[in-house]
Amino acid sequence: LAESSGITRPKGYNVSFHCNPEMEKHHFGMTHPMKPWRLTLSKSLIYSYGMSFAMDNYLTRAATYEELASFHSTDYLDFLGTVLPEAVPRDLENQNPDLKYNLGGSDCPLFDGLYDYCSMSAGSALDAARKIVSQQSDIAIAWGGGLHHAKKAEASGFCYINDIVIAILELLRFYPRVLYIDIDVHHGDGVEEAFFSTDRVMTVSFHKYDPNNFFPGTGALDDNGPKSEHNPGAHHAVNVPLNDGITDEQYDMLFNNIIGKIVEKFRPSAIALQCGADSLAGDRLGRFNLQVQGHGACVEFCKRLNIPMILFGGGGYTPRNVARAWTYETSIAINCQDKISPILPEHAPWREQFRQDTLFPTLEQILGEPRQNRNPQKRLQEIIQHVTEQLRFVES
Ligand code: V1P
Ligand code: CA
Ligand code: ZN
Repeated sequence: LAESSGITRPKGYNVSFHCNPEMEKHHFGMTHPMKPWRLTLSKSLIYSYGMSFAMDNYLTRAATYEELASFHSTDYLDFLGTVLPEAVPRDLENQNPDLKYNLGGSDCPLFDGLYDYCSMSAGSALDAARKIVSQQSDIAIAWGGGLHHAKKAEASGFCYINDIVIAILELLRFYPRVLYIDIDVHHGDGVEEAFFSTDRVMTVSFHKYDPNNFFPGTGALDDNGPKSEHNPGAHHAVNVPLNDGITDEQYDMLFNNIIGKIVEKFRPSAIALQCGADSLAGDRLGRFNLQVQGHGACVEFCKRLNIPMILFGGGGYTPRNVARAWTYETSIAINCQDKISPILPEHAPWREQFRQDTLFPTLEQILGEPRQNRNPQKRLQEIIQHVTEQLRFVES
């Protein structure tokens, strides 16, 4: 299969793939946008292309309580580990349940096997981090991770355990500086906050920003971390607030410019890239006009930097597009993006789910009418200007 598709192991570097198929069997509830099954769809497309032959594939174990406690408070973990799905008291209209740690509402429901689901996601991310630390992998992929909103003692926005923070803490045992980049359509608030007081992690999030109408409402251009004189982490949070309808061309221009400047100044020794696929056009929650090519171009740009890197998943609420993006991005990691067929493999499971048989549907195929672009070029230049000035405060 691999030979017939032209897929071979990349020369001179190793890519590893970390997943736990048990994670995919969990359900947030019928109407909830987060569908762990999208991981099954993504993986089946990746395997159908024969890409597993070009990577080291690991079935990961769940993270232990102690591993989760490297970031989360034990009070929170104890509650998460014992709370039962029927525990949230609700009134007759099913409104305003009394939420402890923000658990049990519509965003972060309590479901069967919740603790296992969370520890499996963190287990994959941590396994990926350990392969980077041991230098067995140059790129480690954990599509089941990327849950960037979770806080030390609070669930938020479909995220209960912050696997990214846990993985970065592992990277920091070995690497002096880690660059966190977040291309999910939402602000990576949990990761940003976790590293607010250190200059060893720089966080950068690109996101739709509308403080009143788009979750989580944080991540303004000038929110760059607490600016106290005594805080080494001041200026180490970069935010790129965007509006509806941004295109591949604009996004790549911004991404390359901003990440290029940050890498020059901050000189990261490792990169953690959250590849939330809700920034794609046609996402159920997202608002951008990005295509698989533009989303993947961010991964390609980072790969060319030749810095050890973890690729995390994240959001993504139209499973067929999530699977396309993470398949294309896996192909970039193993350097076979120019070899794979843009036509989905004939034998791919659930092929009918994809609607079109291409890995790269056009905006017209995805949306009919593309979403109006509300990102004037002048605003993008202002963003670049702000980040350039911010970087003057970062010591190199
Ligand atoms: O908008 C909100 C909250 C609920 N309101 C009181 C404000 N929540 C969003 C959460 C989005 C989380 C994104 C997670 C990620 O960044 C990382 C995995 O992608 C929300 C939305 C929305 N349209 O933004 N929750 C829901 N929709 C929702 C819809 C149906 C059922 C449950 C939740
Ligand atoms: Ca983001
Ligand atoms: Zn998101």
